[in-house]
Amino acid sequence: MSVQTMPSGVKVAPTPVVLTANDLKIVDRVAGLNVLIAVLALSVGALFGVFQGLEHAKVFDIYPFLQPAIKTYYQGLTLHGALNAIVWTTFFICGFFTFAFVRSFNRPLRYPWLSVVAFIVMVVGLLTAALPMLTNNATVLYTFYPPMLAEWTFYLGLTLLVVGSWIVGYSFYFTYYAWRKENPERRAPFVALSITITMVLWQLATLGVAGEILFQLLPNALAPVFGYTAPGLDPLLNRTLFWWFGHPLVYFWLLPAYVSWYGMLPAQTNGKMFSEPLARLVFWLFLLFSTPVGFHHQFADPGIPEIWKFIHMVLTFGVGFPSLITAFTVVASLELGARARGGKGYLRWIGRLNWGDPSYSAQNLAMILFIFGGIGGLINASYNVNMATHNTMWVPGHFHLTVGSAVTLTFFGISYWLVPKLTGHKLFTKWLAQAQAWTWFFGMLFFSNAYHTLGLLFNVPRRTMLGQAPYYDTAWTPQMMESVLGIALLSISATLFFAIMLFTLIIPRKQDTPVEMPLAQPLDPKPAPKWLDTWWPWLNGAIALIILSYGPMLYQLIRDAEFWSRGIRVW
Ligand code: HAS
Ligand code: CU
Repeated sequence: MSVQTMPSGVKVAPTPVVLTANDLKIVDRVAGLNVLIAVLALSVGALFGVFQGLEHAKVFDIYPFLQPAIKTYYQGLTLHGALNAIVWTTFFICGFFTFAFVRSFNRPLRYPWLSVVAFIVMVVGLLTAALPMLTNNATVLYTFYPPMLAEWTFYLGLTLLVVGSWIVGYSFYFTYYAWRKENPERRAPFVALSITITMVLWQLATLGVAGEILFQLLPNALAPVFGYTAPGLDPLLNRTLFWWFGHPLVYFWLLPAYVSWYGMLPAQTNGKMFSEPLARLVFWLFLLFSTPVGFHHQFADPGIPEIWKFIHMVLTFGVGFPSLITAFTVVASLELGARARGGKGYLRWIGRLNWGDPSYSAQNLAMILFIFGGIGGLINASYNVNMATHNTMWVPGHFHLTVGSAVTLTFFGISYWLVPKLTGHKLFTKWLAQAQAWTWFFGMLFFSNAYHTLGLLFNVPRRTMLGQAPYYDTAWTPQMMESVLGIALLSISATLFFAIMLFTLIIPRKQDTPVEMPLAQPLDPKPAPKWLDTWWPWLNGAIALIILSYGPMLYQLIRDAEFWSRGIRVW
């Protein structure tokens, strides 16, 4: 608490800002509603995943039976991508963050109504974008590449969803600022700081897609509504703006998992944060390097000079670095815990981790899958090797290990303490939750192994209704069957998750001991150095790197833009 000097010269401490039960009530309500929407979105999104996988393997094509509700495979694929990758993640993150941010600062939100407004704007955005997707008027997949053009409400809805998530961030920034003024000398607590960094990263990232939607997609989509001539689209410019956003988007998904792995998970296995300063450094490095790497999604795009692809490749290896630090420091934090629990030996300690707790085991299993997902990412990022993997089934193999496992399985693990905490009910039930985590782990292992192999060995294309492809090859059958095994396990797992969530919500079983948010303590209680608690070098560095890595290319793309393309409906 800072000391204030009164006009009389007498120094008095200001009244401490206390976090009351009433403050927490609003926070928990907002967090709970966000998580509820996230889980509902995932339940529909995951179902479409099953449909797609079975179609690919020629096991069962459900699409004729879904008529007229769902018109095409591609409509299903759009729903799968948008509901899982955008809605499940964004809502879960906003809920989890709101909950954890306030607890970490132990201070009420500066303007709680901002968080309420944010949630409302996000829900309105979701509904506005969902309608055209459900009516087959926005079958543009989750990347909505022009010149495909959806109905305007799709873009409006997306805009509102993103603006809502910005407001979540603003609510945090005001609170952060207020806390800083009250505590000028203290280091911001790790969880609150890392959450704020993630939201700032998101703010910078979304500027790209905001430019694409506001200046290109919406004006073109609105033309028929208002009867003016559509200004036309430049696909390459738009893809570039999209991937400015698209890569940091994956860190917006991943970093909440890192918040938990660093700041919470060690406490769930009697461990400590091996190095709190290093954990901060990792988040600052993500702020710095997440955005200036987008061309690694455009290695195959003509019109972007090789030198820029090369620069983004080098920077991509830069952004792999904080994850490598994470691999070592998080494992060290967990090892401390395992040894405190009596673990011995070089590797035998692993058995002493808190595997009996589903919230813990889900997250540890997520980490293990991320080793493979991360390696695949670095392979994708290697410019020349990308030519072998790009647009093949390898890519869905990669992202089911990252967003589908590292992130989603971690969020399942978090839900196993967060939902009991929010409802006050005991988790339904521990062993089912264990089964859920393990079936997801093995399901994703088989599924992604199969898809990686299909892509690499046979160049099987992604985003294609393979069951109908004239080039379908029986040589794919072993991997397709492996993927079906994965899908079967994933279906069981997803069903278990929704059942556990539902029954935890509706059955008021009393908790043995009240659930609290796990909070890992640093091994070394010495405060982190000031430069790891200071925004300006990192934030300015991030902005400078974005300008340097995108400025010249965007200038050229805008200067030479030819808006020759009309928006088209290919579905
Ligand atoms: Fe990626 C494509 C490169 C990470 C998601 N990625 C995608 C797409 C998605 C996605 C959705 O360079 C498809 C986009 C589309 O629709 O077209 N990705 C990378 C790189 C990383 C990476 C370099 N990706 C992610 C994460 C994602 C994600 C995270 C979601 C959350 N990705 C690419 C590239 C493409 C791409 C190209 C374009 C492909 C193409 O051609 O289209 C890196 O961030 C990865 C670094 C990670 C590591 C792993 C560290 C491991 C840790 C775990 C430690 C745990 C241990 C276990 C040791 C180096 C931290 C302990 C166990 C005990 C028992 C204690
Ligand atoms: Cu990327």
